Amino acid sequence: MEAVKNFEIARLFYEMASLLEVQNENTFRVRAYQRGAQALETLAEDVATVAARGELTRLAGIGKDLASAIDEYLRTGAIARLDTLRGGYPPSFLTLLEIRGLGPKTAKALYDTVGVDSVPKLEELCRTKAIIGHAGVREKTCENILKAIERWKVGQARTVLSTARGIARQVVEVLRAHGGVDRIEVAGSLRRMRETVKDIDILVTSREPARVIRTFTTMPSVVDVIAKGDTKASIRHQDGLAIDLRVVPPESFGAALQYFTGSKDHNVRTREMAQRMGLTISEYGVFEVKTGRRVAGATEEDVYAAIGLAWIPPELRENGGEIEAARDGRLPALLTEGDIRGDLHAHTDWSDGQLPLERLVEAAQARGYDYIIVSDHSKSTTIANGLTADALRAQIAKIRALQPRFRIRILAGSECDILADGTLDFPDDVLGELDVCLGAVHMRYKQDRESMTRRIVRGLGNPWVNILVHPTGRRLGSRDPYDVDMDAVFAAAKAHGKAVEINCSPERLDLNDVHARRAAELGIPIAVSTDTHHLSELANLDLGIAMARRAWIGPTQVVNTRPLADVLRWARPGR
Ligand code: DGT
Ligand code: CA
Repeated sequence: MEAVKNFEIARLFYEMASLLEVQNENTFRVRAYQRGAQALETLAEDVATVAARGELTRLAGIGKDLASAIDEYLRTGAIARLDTLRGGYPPSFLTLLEIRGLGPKTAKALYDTVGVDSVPKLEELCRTKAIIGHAGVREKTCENILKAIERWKVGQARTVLSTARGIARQVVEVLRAHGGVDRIEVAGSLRRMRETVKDIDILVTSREPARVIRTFTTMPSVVDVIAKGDTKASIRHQDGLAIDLRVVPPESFGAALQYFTGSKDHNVRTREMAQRMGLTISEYGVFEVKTGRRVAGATEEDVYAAIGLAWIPPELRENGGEIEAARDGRLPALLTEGDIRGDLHAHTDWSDGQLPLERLVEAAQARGYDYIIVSDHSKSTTIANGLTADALRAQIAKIRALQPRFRIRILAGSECDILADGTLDFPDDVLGELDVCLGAVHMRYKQDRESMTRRIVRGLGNPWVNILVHPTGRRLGSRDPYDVDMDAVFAAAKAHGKAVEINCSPERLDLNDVHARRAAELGIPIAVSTDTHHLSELANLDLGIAMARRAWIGPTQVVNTRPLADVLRWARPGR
């Protein structure tokens, strides 16, 4: 059906959410409008029909407020609240919120005082320093804003994996909801689970391409239709990135999926192999050069089989040895979510987490884990409300007291600072009371290469430290890795039998795939941990698993696939 009104209203709700964000409204209200928009764009029935039945609030994501806004729009063609919110702000103003460190309050004040209404304008006024003295902006703030703008420009080019995946899932749901879609699959770098993606590639089989293309190009989240043809279209999404959609016939689905999954380097190799066999591969299928006869195309398995290869997991398709391995039957058994028995990095409200300790443990138990660590920050990370030795001892006592109530084993841990000189933030007798100890660099992370390397290597030498967490400290789009010699770090981890972490937090993904592969090849145990601060973050595990898979890592190389007794024996030998 033609859900014109659904899309129209969803678009207004998205705008409302952005405007509320500018007003510094609480996040729940902002999220409520975003969720409402998402509910409307995936609603297959006409929203007017639902409204006529008085059943708007029965829709998941639509509460009383949003329902009355929908009613109002259906009656009057406008939402008064939205018009008020819009008052004065040009659309480009909203992009200012994407500049890290520039909060809604400052943005608004700068708009009111010096007319900053877009990122280019902000940049200009920072360069000429005309901005200094307004809205509390000082020389230093000005420099920081310019740096943030530079990062924003780079970040504009690529989107972090978890964000892109969230957008892709929503778009897939919208396309499914409005009919005409037979099979649908995300391809490109997103399917390969690269840590960032330039754009989203979606592949569909359909008997009604025109219908699918129309839904795709009119979705509420579309800000620009870049290209539109009979079987393909390209749009710019409100969150900044482009999305390509291609509709292919069922008999070509496998070939198209293989082609558009890439990577380009992987495809170049598969095409060369085909050529040597007298075949050609295109997005339409595999064909014999001489006769033009089609030999494969419906499934990816067939496409790979036609050139003598086993099916290759998308995460490996980077021309990093996977073609040879597939040819020789040597593809590794990669880590899966089902292999993971526990989480070895998580925070509670004792430091900077949101969760009471019991809630964290309950949630981990509900996931079916055998063990969960409690690893709050140590005292030197004051901004994260790090624990003193006394507080840590009290926490350990609480963990021991809680234990009988749970099936899951609660591991007493700490994310203990490796201080600037490489010593640990707690003395050895305190560390000795823990079940597992994480070592981390937080403060003074801008040390020179030599000092930082010495610091981490020394930290790994402490006998109580078990896992070096977020080993490079990078944050995608906002902070570079520490200047550190990773070879030396890995050599130390190897020498002392320590593990290194793949941190699953969406902006960290640290170690990255390249470093993780090197560490695993050296025989260093890998911990795939979520660094959970909030209930929903336990589910970030799959991002770290994706990095591990891209690093060719299998279950036997991962610490937290091991049974509890093995982990304890490794972490606290002789206890
Ligand atoms: P990105 O940059 O994150 O979007 O990475 P991809 O891999 O998604 O790259 P994209 O979107 O430019 O292209 C999607 C896939 O299409 C790519 O992985 C492989 C295929 N492809 C694109 N251009 C070429 C090409 O020139 N030759 C071959 N063989 N394949 C290509
Ligand atoms: Ca792409």
